Amino acid sequence: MSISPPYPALPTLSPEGERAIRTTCAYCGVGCGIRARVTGERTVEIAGDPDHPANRGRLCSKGTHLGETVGLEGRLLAPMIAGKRASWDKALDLVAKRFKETIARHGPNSVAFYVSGQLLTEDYYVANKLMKGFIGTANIDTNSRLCMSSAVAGHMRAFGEDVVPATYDDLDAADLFVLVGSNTAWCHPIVYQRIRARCEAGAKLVVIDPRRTETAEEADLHLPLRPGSDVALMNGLLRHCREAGAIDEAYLAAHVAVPQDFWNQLGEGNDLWSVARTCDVPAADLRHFYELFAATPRTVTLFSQGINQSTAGTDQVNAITNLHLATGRIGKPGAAPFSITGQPNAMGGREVGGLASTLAAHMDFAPENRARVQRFWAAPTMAEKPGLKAVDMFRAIGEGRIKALWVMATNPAVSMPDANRVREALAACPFVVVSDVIERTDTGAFAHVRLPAAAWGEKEGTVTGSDRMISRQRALFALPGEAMPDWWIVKEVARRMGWKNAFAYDRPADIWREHCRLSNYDNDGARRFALPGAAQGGNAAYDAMKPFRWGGDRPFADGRFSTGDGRARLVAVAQKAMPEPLVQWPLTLNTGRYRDQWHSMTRTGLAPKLARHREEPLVEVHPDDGARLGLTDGGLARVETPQGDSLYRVAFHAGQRPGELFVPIHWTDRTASGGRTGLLPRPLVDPLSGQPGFKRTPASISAVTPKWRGFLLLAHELAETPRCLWATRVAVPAGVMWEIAGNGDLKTIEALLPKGERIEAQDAARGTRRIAIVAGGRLAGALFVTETGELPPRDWLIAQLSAPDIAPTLLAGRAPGAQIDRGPVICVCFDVGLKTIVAAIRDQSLADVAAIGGALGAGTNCGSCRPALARILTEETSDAA
Ligand SMILES: Nc1nc2c(c(=O)[nH]1)N[C@H]1C(S)=C(S)[C@@H](COP(=O)(O)OP(=O)(O)OC[C@H]3O[C@@H](n4cnc5c(=O)[nH]c(N)nc54)[C@H](O)[C@@H]3O)O[C@H]1N2
Ligand SMILES: Nc1nc2c(c(=O)[nH]1)N[C@H]1C(S)=C(S)[C@@H](COP(=O)(O)OP(=O)(O)OC[C@H]3O[C@@H](n4cnc5c(=O)[nH]c(N)nc54)[C@H](O)[C@@H]3O)O[C@H]1N2
Ligand code: SF4
Ligand SMILES: [Mo]
Repeated sequence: MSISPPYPALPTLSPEGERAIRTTCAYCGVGCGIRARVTGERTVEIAGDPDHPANRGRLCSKGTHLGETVGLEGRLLAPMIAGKRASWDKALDLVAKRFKETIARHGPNSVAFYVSGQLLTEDYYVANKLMKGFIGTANIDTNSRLCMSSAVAGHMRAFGEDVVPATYDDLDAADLFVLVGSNTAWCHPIVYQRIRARCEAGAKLVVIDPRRTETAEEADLHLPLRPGSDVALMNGLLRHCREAGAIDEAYLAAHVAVPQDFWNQLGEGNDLWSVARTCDVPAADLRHFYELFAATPRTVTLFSQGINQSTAGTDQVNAITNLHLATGRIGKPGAAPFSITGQPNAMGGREVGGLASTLAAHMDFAPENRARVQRFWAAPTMAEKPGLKAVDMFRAIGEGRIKALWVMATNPAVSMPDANRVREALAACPFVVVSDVIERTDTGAFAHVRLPAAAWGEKEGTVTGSDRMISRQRALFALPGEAMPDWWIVKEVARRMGWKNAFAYDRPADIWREHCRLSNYDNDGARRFALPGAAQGGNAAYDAMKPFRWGGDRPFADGRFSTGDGRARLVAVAQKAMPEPLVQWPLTLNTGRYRDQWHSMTRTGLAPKLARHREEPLVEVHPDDGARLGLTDGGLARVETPQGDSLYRVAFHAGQRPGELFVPIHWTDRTASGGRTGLLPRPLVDPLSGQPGFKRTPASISAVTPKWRGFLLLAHELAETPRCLWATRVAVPAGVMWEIAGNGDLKTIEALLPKGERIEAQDAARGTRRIAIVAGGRLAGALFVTETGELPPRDWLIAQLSAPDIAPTLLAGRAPGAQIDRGPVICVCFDVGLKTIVAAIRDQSLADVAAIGGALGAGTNCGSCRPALARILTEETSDAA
């Protein structure tokens, strides 16, 4: 066990009477430590925890702005049955009764839980125990199936156990970083900052991603490979390493089982030229990468969704582990393959066995494991075999084989592939329970019972970050309304189903201790996952728990792996043939994330500052494709696949490969009429892991030209998304803005304006209408639309929502006097826009990112915008030259 440097408990009460609490960020798997100063009933100041080993005081834009998302707006605060408020007793009794009845009538396999890497370990443990040990089926799967199940399957094949062999400390010791299918600068910003720091000391960075992301822009080398060609790229590299004498024969001989014929097979078709053709990258760049890799023993290869979310995801993971095993680059400082996890507790879910394909505490369904876990739990009806994986689970629901479903902390109506079919399945399911923190979610709309869960900042428990570091999440506030923690909700249902003693937990610490005991139970060291005895102490020890890493700093340092013979495995993997483009669906649709939004935006969507980076869902298109297909930069377009279609705002981007589109995953029915990315991907999965191939769907695109476009600014939230062709919600200070466009008449939109004094202007020639509503001496709403005219920049009008006086120029949409348009916001921490930055670069001859920071503050807090600043600098300096 490795404990961080001295880690003093913070005083719970500062001299000012404010409480300071150490906790962990709500968002990604980096698992950054936070020092929260609670300043009021629901207000908190957030700062990075300098003592937390994951981030050492730094936070990215999302973590920094957590304080803006802890309000109670939009929260579900009471149990609901059939849309009506109910008591906890009634709701819990009903859930227990319906699950029991369904099991009695149709057997345990007729019910399912669909849970989440956003549950805490304690929540997860209780849900898994109830399903697998007491209900008696393994039909519990998690959104982690969509996220990193290929990494799990790849680890099992290579190492015999799902152990991440790297830690963040390896980043500080590496000489070469290979980022494969990972937009680290946006999705794991603090890991990225550690990588950059090391690069500044001379390490090299290679990014392998079809798109030129901000991560790729800062790399020493970017290989914009053809999507889905990663196995070829890695196999070619392994062959090169062999030819260059970079294979560690001694390591292989001592610690790795190599299948017969492995090297012969690898020789076939994996020469540099063939690989360059398959991957569609310049052979010279490929050679450069291969030579750099072969020559640099201290290499960390980080990978995430570009690798995992593929129908060949597990093979792709093993193509990477093969390289590290064959070159002996594992179990040594600065040398490891590193699967970086997405959700805050993706790793904790793996540890409790929250996937349908695992049992508990790194044990599978082998008879001895089943018997052991059954003994430990004193379980009446153990699941006999793996359960249904997410995609199969929703298919079974659609086909009526599963008749009762409980969804916790995930939004499958948005995030599953082929989400239209998932919605049909949810609608057809006789009994659906949804536990969520938010009142209106796309999945909640299908629920018979909705249960109000405690949110981040209200819950107590543990999470595990990407490098096996376990940290406490701590409550900052009292539970609001009737919200209750997920562990409590599940155990209350379990008790009502008749298992009182097995679920007699009073607090998360009770569950934690049981989880620790199970990890050590009957474990002679065969399972590396064993939580240290020290962590099992009493409640006080749990409250004071410091971050610690299970499995030690370097789990495979001794060259012994968790397989029967102690040897790791090279796994022969071959590149799948590249499909020819289809006539009707000639493009390839890629999907992923934006820097400042988190998944279906139920939390980040509340923060105006986070909305500014990308206000609308864009479809990124190569400019040549755009021109060829008749699209307009900034116009609208419909993206279609065999599964469904949705509208997006077009953004031409030269960093997109021709023939490929990229769309974000964040928008939902609650926030937009378009941008519904979940409707588009195929439900095809990796045969081993069951993870969907979200990144590569045949698609087409066509321009959509609305008659009018505009925006609707309101001081209040709307109950429904405005009914018009295009409507996207943007959080703004003191209100909400909807970007809109349509063909129909404006009556339904106008009806959304509040009551009050109406100021209006019209320009029939351009089809322009501008309406402002003043109520109580303030701007309460505004509607600006035009057919052929211009629309003003939104900033000034937005500011009028909170202005004490009504400006005489409201309908001009700008302040009396000079117009201020600072352009899209680049730095959310200091609220600095693109135009401000460009002007400062020109006027003050700023030469680097640090100089911009000195002049404007931009990039000096969380650092998430530093890649963007670097790009603007390059563009400006090349323009000037
Ligand atoms: N800002 C933000 N951060 C997040 C999240 C969020 O919602 N917002 N979510 C968290 C979660 S749960 C996750 S799982 C992670 C995901 O983190 P990432 O994996 O970094 O994010 P993605 O944008 O899904 O995809 C990564 C990249 O894979 C590339 N890619 C697509 N196809 C291929 C391919 O065939 N080969 C290769 N080599 N690359 C390919 C895409 O172009 C994309 O740039 O982020 C976590 N962090
Ligand atoms: N096309 C495409 N689809 C994808 C992906 C992709 O790259 N492309 N990525 C996939 C990946 S990697 C992931 S991880 C998923 C994410 O997809 P989801 O898991 O569906 O996304 P979230 O919006 O995070 O959903 C979490 C829900 O839990 C609620 N919640 C938050 N905290 C709590 C809590 O403490 N308790 C309870 N009960 N509820 C809580 C939130 O309000 C929210 O409704 O999307 C997947 N889908
Ligand atoms: S990198 Fe950002 S989102 Fe991820 S844990 Fe750290 S602060 Fe939170
Ligand atoms: Mo994820």
